[in-house]
Amino acid sequence: MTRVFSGIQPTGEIHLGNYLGAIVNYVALGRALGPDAIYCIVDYHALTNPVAYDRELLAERTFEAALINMAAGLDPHSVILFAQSSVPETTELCWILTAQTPLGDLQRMTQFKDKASKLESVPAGLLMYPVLMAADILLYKADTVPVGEDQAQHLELTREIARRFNQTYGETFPEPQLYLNPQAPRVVGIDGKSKMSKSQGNTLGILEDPASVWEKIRQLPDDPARIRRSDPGDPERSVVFKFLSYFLPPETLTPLKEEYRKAGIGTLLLKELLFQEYLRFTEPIRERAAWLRAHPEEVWEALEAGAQRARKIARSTMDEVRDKVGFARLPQHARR
Ligand code: AQP
Repeated sequence: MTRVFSGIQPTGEIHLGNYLGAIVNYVALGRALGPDAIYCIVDYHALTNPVAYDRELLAERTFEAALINMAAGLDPHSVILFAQSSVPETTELCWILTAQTPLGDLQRMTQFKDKASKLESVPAGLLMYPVLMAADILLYKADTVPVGEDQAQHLELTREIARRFNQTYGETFPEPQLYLNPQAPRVVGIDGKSKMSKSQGNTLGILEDPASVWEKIRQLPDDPARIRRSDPGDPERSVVFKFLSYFLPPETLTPLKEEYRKAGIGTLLLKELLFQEYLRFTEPIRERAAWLRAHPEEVWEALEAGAQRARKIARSTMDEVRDKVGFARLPQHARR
């Protein structure tokens, strides 16, 4: 592993799925790799989501996404943290990769099919989402991509896109590897069914107001077979236990599961425990977020410095790509 890249969409409140599936790894890999850990708030991607995109909120959400990553432990003086739209080379590479990508490959993407099926009018950008993601990753020649499992298919396509480019134009891009958090590759939403996702409205926000968190935890579905308090439950079918497993070690969790199987413990008690653990877990992030909110310049300056550092790498890759693709060589100043 020499360089990692990942992105997070500014489409709403950053949630437990984003945190466990991606941000935990951003922080760990950032500590190991410093400036070779590159993280991006993918605001170009946010435009492809006609439901969540809101012009009035985009800049604020970009700020919030950067803030929470910093509050979670990313050190922007060490890693590179920036907003995607501050590196326009991304869209240039995206176009070049688009020219080579078969339409059928994009149409068979599960996320595209799922999201498109819910829309009356499907923006072409939604179809292009994985090519833009490939451009993001390849622009920095990243070999490792920490993401949740929902992005595995897109990453596989990125690998194909890199392979095709290398075959056509000569070895240029590494084929990046997926890097999952094995403890939480796919965090389920509070509905207990679909993936926790900003656009599904089924999230537990990392910085969400505690009263609202409690309201959501209180209503979490129990094992559907457990109707009365006296019914034994199956912890494997309980969303409450699923969430508890993220916060409690097995030696604490196992006796609770045994009690649940014997109807020895009520669901409300488990939910109260989950609420306490959630607050304990998020408390240090909340504290650092409050400090950053009082010092917004720290976040804006981090994004600005990150953009400059990212752009330097991006320009160098694009010089190479432009040459390989065969564009006319113009004096440097005319190109930029
Ligand atoms: N539920 C999840 N479990 C594990 N990882 C997850 N990720 C997202 N949800 C989960 C990972 O978080 C990173 C950022 O993803 P995102 O910005 O696409 O998050 P989202 O909540 O899924 O956002 P949206 O706006 O609602 O997008 P869609 O509708 O595309 O899901 C990624 O690494 C992702 O894998």
